[in-house]
Amino acid sequence: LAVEYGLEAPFSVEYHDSIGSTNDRARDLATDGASDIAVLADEQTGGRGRLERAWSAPSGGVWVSLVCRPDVPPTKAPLYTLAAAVATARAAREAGVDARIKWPNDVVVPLEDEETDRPYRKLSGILTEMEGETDRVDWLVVGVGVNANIDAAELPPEATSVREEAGDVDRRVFVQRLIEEFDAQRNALESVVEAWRELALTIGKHVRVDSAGGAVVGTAVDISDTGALLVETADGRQMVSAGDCEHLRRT
Ligand code: BT5
Repeated sequence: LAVEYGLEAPFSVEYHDSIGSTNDRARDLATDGASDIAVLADEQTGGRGRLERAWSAPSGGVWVSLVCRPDVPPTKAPLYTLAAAVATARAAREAGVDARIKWPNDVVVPLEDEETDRPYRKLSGILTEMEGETDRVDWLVVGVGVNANIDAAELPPEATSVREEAGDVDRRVFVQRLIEEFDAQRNALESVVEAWRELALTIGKHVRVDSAGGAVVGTAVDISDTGALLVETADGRQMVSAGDCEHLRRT
């Protein structure tokens, strides 16, 4: 089936017509020692977002989980998520979509109307899971979901798809580009943040970031070399390493 899907290196492919979650399957493979495998599915029946949220994954999307075993400390793991966001945004742009990155890991299409809260629609989300010691990652599973050839009616209202934005794509070409670009980014980890910045929609925006430490409201100024967001608030600058970020109107 992998051969039928037509993918070439750098990742070998395991393809499923339908599966619960490609991340769950990838985690099992990772636990068994596998590396550089991409688990792909046409449809997921139990797709997962961050924090146990549900992820809609009907037939026609690109649902893929990449198993990696990089020789890096866990502090570098967020860079793999940024690498996947860069790879996804570039593949979507090549498919004709005005794809940008909303910190940290959403690929979105901006809306014209900047005067509303959340002036973008979500094209793709990324869920990275990891196991390891304090000094070294054992494995990483980078799960990427892209609404490819799907009608908006099959997706949550805040979502969009490649079909809606630019027409259908050849998913084999899309996945091949995504994986090649991810591979290039992970082999140049020191420049991932720069590549991310070039595609970022968040920098310069008025944002609210909800994280474990509470809500931070202010202007997003930059991301750090570990991918944390720097926010200029009324009380000074704050770094947020993880959370949900929304762009707000400036009133
Ligand atoms: C994410 O979570 O954005 C990570 C999504 C990762 C999905 C991939 S698909 C392949 C792999 N296998 C899996 O099981 N998961 C990964 P988060 O930032 O928590 O966003 C979740 C929220 O996005 C939901 O609460 C909905 O509001 C919204 N949502 C759900 N499905 C969506 C979709 N298809 N398109 C856009 N938004 C969606």
